[in-house]
Formats: sequence, structure tokens, C-alpha cells
Amino acid sequence: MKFDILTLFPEMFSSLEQSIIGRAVENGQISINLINIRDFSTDKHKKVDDTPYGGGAGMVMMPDVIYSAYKSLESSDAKVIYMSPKGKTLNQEKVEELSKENHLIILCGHYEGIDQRVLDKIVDEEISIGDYVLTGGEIPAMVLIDSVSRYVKGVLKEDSIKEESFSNGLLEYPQYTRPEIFQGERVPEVLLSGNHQEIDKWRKEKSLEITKKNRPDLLKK
Ligand code: 4FD
Repeated sequence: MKFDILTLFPEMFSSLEQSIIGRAVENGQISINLINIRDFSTDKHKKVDDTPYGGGAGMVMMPDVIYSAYKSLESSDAKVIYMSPKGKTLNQEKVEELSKENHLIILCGHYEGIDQRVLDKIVDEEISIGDYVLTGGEIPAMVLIDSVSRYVKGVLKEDSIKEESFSNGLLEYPQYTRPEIFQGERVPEVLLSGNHQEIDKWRKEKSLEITKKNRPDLLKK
């Protein structure tokens, strides 16, 4: 999977050099190509934004600079995603769907957003990571890259995505490891029993219980 990221702050993406995503890049399972939008400004002060027509607070990113940055990419087979609080909310189903693409171009906005005309020309999907506003689209882009990369072949161990939250429409059951007694609290006895039928039954009950408590909306589907 190839990710091209159009951003004013490429340095923010250094956190993706860590841990599982960092290893996936090193192993060539994913690639992350950072494009600094500011490099495509033709203005002598490297200006990338201007005041909104019609008035109002803040600044709007200029369409020509964004379009030039986009045009510098080989984009024949790519899906272009714009991270925005106005987008459709990301969920695990959407993540899995996007992981089937070969090439994603992710556009990160700042200030009050981007001139609508260039969005209409280049964007295939507008996606939000949830109902809140951030200072830029970079953190949402990293959320998207992390969640999608987990589904790319070889990034996780084979079984890791089978029993996690949302995979069966429910939240995941609680997990325990050594020691058997922590601050006076024992690991649930059934997990030590070796009876896998009983363990599966207990985990299903616990999944239902936590889903009812924290996300009853998931049960109504
Ligand atoms: N909820 C999200 C995405 C971006 C963002 C921005 C218009 C502001 C939250 C376009 C206004 C982009 C999200 C940058 N905040 N901020 O996914």
C-alpha cells in the first residue's frame, strides 16, 4: 500500500517511524511519501492561504497551490481522501474497505480548510475521524494510515484482527496475563481451566456485557 500525503507539516508524520507502522515501512509492506504543499507556492513569500471571500474569521488554503502539489504525483490508480470534520465518519468497515486499495493520496487541510473548487476537482472521499475539530488534518491522516495499515498483508500477525473490537460487531472481551494474582485480584478462574468451550462462552458474555454498557448503539444494528 502506498500513501502519498499532501501536508504543510510533513515533520508531524515522524511518529509513524515507530513501532508496527515503522516496521511495516522498513519491510516494504507500506510506503509513506510526504509532499510539502508549501513547496508548490509560486509566491515570493511562499504563501499558501488567503482571506475568505464573503468575509469571516481565519484563512483558506489556495486552490492553485494544492492543485500543483497534487499534479506532481503519479495518481492514475489512486483514491484521493480529504481529512475534514465535514466528512463521513470513519469506522472499521470503511478502514477494511480502504485497505483493499493500492494507492491512497491523503490531503491535510489547515486553518478554515481548502478552497472548494480544488476539492471538487481532485477529492474522491471526504473522511472525518469523529465529531470534533482539530487544528489540522495531519493527526486524522495518521489515524487513517495506522488503522488501514493493520489490514495490509504481513503488517500484523495472521490472527490479530480476528477477535478484536468491532470485528464481530461487538466490543472485545477483557484480557489478562501473569501474574495470576495482582494486588489481591485473581485472574477469572475459567481462563485457567483449559476448557476452550467454556472460555469462548465466557468471552462472548463479557463482550455483550461491555457492549451493552459502553456502546448500546452497536446492539441495535
Ligand atoms: N474530525 C478532523 C479533520 C480535520 C480537522 C480542517 C476544514 C478544518 C478534524 C478542513 C476545517 C480541515 C476530523 C483541519 N479537524 N482540522 O477528522
